Amino acid sequence: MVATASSANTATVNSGFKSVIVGTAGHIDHGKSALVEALTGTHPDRLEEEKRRGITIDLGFAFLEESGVRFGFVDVPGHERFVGNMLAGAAGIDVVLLVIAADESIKPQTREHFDICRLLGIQRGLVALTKTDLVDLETRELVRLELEDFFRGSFLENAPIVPVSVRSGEGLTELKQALVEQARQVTGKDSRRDFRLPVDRAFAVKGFGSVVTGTLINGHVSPEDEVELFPDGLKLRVRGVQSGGKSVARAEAGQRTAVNLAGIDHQSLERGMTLAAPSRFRATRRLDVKLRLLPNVRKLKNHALVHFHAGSFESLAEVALFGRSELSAGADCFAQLRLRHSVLVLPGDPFIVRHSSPLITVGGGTVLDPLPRRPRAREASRGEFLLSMERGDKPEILAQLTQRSLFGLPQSEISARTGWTDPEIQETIRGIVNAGRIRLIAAEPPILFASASFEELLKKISERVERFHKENPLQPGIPREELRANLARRLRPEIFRAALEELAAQKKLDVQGDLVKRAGSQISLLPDEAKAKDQIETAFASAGLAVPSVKEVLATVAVEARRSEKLLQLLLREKALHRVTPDLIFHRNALAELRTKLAAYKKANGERISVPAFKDLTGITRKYAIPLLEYLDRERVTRRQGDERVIL
Ligand SMILES: Nc1nc2c(ncn2[C@@H]2O[C@H](COP(=O)(O)OP(=O)(O)OP(=O)(O)O)[C@@H](O)[C@H]2O)c(=O)[nH]1
Ligand SMILES: [Mg+2]
Repeated sequence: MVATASSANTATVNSGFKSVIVGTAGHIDHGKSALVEALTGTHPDRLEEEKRRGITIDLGFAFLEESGVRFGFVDVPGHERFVGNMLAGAAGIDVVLLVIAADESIKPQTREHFDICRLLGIQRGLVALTKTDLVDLETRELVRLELEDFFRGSFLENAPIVPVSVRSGEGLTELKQALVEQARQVTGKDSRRDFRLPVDRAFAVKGFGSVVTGTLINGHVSPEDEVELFPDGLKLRVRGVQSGGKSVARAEAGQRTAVNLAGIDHQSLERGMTLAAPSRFRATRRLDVKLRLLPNVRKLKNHALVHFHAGSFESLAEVALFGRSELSAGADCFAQLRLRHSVLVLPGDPFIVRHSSPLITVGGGTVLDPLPRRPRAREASRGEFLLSMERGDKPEILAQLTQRSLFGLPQSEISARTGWTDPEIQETIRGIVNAGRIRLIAAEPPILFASASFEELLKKISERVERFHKENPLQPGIPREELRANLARRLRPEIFRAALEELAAQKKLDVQGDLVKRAGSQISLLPDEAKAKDQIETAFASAGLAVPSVKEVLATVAVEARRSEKLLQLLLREKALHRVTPDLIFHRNALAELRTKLAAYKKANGERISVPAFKDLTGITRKYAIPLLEYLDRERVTRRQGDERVIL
């Protein structure tokens, strides 16, 4: 029944209960499954083969409500061949129930499972000293001493060691009590984080369709939610949610959870996949990690192949050690893991690595960067970045992430790189924007850009514009696109625009339409240039419509061809001259006069004018008349109709 118990932790409280995941661990046949059955009434072995052979092969589950705690039990196999399955269950447990048979004491998988718990960073647990009915008191005390020695210096150093027997029933009440004690101290998983459920089973239920189960490690999930299936990125709808064997309106972090999914066949679902909040994360095959080797294992060579386990996922992986050729037993270092298959992992996720022959656990660690760039030779900033990731210093992480994103970091990228929630992202951005370390560039989504890089960009742009003016004194400014092409090729247009706006606001540049120029810059002509420019203009102005060739005009002035050509461009840009065909240039006055004449003609003779009449009117030859008429058509002063023109 719903208890009145008040729990210290509200994050994992659901209708008065605190949800806690207990995972068994320990050597084969030491009594894990029997103990789960004695505690919960459910025998966790489900498979036919398990029942026949009397051993656990795959994960089993059971539930217990006790003193205000809702326990989800994950029972694992002890057999050395099935450590892979054990790992899929061990990820996500809050409290380990390490089972050691009093008649056998510590055996190989006792050690291996205990190592795994330590590598996964499991904080709490207790020890069940089982099968006490098989040993005398003296043996029991001897084993207890052995265990105390074994756990010294570990997270189980002060853990209760509870003698139990499922045969005599001894110790079961005490064990439950000890579990409740541990559960009360569990910090619990955070249901405010973005939803994440590593899938450990997938199957079909008649009438319902596909169902996946797992330990809900972050956030919460409800019917009708949209979720993303990793690594494929498929978006799916949640049809129903169960927790502890009952349909619920919402399952929360810390609960064993079954999710009924619409629109997918159960055969496309398998252990190792992850259901997560949509559009926040990205699957990866390359991750930067902190890797630690267990003591008493062979040293690990650079580029060694290992089995990588994270959550319920498993893949072969190549280990690239940072700056060293090998890692010795008991030591740790940064490394990059290159996986055979894609996975969704986030910074802070623990993982385990195993050797394949002999098949043993050799180490593990923590994911630091799930989406690293391809490593460059001697990239010093990466080590620094990983140190910040390890420390979990958010402002530092985001500042460095931005600095390392040479072309800007879209805000939408941050969750995939860090796993932070939106409020965490917003708060961190605010902090470092205020501290002046990054700029937030207006875009959709906004882009983070390092202030230092932005300053550098401003300087580069100013210098480039300055150089342009120097090299092109007769041009008013550099075309925008030419300026952009002169900067980094992959510079985002939004950042370029923001930089121009900033320089304009600082009154350093003027942006006029397509042209960027130094603020207040004027074209200053040398005396001989000014004179030549006048001469060119006069030459065209005085010619009326019977214009000379461009070449002829330019040949008459006293500056050399390169400059005279620029002066001509200047006159065209100022619209003193108009280019009608590549070879024909007219002065603006001559064209204005032509329009007046046409208007007068229309008034006197009607709207139609033939080519001969046009020649008469203007006094020019066919050579000029035809291009001019075509120009007038383009300008919509006239419209061609048969052989004639209509004056508009
Ligand atoms: N006498 C005695 N036998 C026990 C006790 N607990 C378990 N057993 C027996 O030990 C054998 C193994 O028990 P399990 O619970 O299957 O062991 P396990 O640790 O789950 O084994 P795996 O899952 O295969 O690793 C079974 O035959 C149990 O009946 C106990 O307290 N006393
Ligand atoms: Mg078992």
